[in-house]
Amino acid sequence: MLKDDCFLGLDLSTQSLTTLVVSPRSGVVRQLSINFDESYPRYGTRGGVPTLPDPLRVHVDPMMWVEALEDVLRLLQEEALTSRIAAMAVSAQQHGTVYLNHQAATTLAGLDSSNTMASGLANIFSRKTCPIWMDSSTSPECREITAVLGGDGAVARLTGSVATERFAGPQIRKFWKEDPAAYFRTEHIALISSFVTSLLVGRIAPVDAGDGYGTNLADIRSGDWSRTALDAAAPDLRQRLPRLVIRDEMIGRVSPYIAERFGFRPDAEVIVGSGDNPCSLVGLGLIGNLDLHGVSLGTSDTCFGYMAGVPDVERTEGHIFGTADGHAMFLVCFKNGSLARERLKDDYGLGWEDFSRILMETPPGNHGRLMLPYFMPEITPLVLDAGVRRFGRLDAADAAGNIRAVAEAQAMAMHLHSAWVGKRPARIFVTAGGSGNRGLLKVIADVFGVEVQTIEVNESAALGAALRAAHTLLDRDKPAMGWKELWESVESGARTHVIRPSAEATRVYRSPGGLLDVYAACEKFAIGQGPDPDAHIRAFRGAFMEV
Ligand code: XUL
Repeated sequence: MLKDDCFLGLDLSTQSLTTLVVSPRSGVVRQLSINFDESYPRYGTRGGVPTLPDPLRVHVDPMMWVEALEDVLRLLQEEALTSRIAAMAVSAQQHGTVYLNHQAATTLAGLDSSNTMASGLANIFSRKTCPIWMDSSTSPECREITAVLGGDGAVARLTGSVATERFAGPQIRKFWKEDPAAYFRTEHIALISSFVTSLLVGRIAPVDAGDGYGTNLADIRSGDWSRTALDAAAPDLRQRLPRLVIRDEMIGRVSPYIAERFGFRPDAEVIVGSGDNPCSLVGLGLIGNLDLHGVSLGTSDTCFGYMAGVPDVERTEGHIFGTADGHAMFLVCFKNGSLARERLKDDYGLGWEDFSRILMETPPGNHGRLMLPYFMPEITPLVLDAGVRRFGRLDAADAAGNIRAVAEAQAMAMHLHSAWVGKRPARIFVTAGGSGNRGLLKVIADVFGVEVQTIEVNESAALGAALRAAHTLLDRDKPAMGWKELWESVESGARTHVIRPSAEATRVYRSPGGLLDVYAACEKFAIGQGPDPDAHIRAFRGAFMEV
């Protein structure tokens, strides 16, 4: 490794492509982002996804991602950064599948560096669009897979999650059922992280367990694709899937095309790609740490944490994915994250400052007024029939009441649906767009009753990808650096913020009969599993709110 060497993390999220160049000597060297809506209006996206009539079906044209990759690499080249990259890794929104035809492998290997990537790759797809993580259209396929594999508990035990609408297994099954000819014309099915990595190495790239376990197709105990899960999804699937690797590895050098066209060194190494959440786990410094949990307030809200191994508990909630070091992490995901917050902010004509101020000024418990913010179909709990539900006479015209209600609902949903993990965190690290909002952090701190901390680099998925690249290369070249040392070399801790919970607020949420219990009753009612929560709300007001 040379003194000037840097590592590149690329994060293809729902709304943008972000690159982060880091050096263990000088920290973050450069951060660059391309927003899809602004840069590629011809794809007609809003928030990175096309506005389509069916709220359950969310597909994206992969050519938009190809164009973004090309543009971001050119920007890095213009700043003379590509030639300094010793190794790189991709992070991407999880679960989305990309369908490639028989020409894909040879086309990827033989791209002509005088042409754009987009023109060279126009004919490699066997399906024009890719279902992404926001797609909830595969409930029938989930039921079919569950029936074959022996029920929710059995599927979760085998694959790490119950059959889940946005995951590759049900999505591939749906594709096979709807268009078998196109399915059989598909030679390779990539996850988005392995697809973007394939573009860098010029051949079909493997997938890691961070992303690969989020498919309902792998056996999380053996670390390989599961024959029974594959058979339950679609015929002849194994031959169409990439190799699954269970801990970070170098998968090869950049392709001659990438080196020539964007000025990378021909010996620049590419590390297996992963999902944005497994990358955020690294970017937040949580690898190896069982006491800290992460919360990402991006397009999706997620909460996650490191686990020493695959837990042996019977459960049907949440997900288990692999980690960079070959261990496991838990994750709970909510679709109505930043888009729900943004929608309310815009509806009331407010700015983010107002949003934060309202949360700092309004009382925890919101006078017993609650919201289930299902602007879109929700993932956790599964709600396919979108629509905001308000309780306790929350008036839709009351800006402050609704802002408080959305923030409390999101934090309480995280608390409620991560209970199965067993261990509560001693501290929470928060990342992504929403982490700049002090009011939101305060609500999370109060609901969980622990300190909440932000880190300097809030693009933790891109940072995690860059650190994974650095960790793998340094491990080869020596001196190797441990995960903690590496993370600390980039995260000085200089600009972190710590938000403390207030004991009184935490009492309002966490006491028996407190708002968390009321919220759980509202959720149960909304999904048809419990009575009207009105009596709960009245009891809560009597016990916790001044009249
Ligand atoms: C996680 C999930 C989302 C996506 C988008 O399971 O679906 O967090 O990774 O970022």
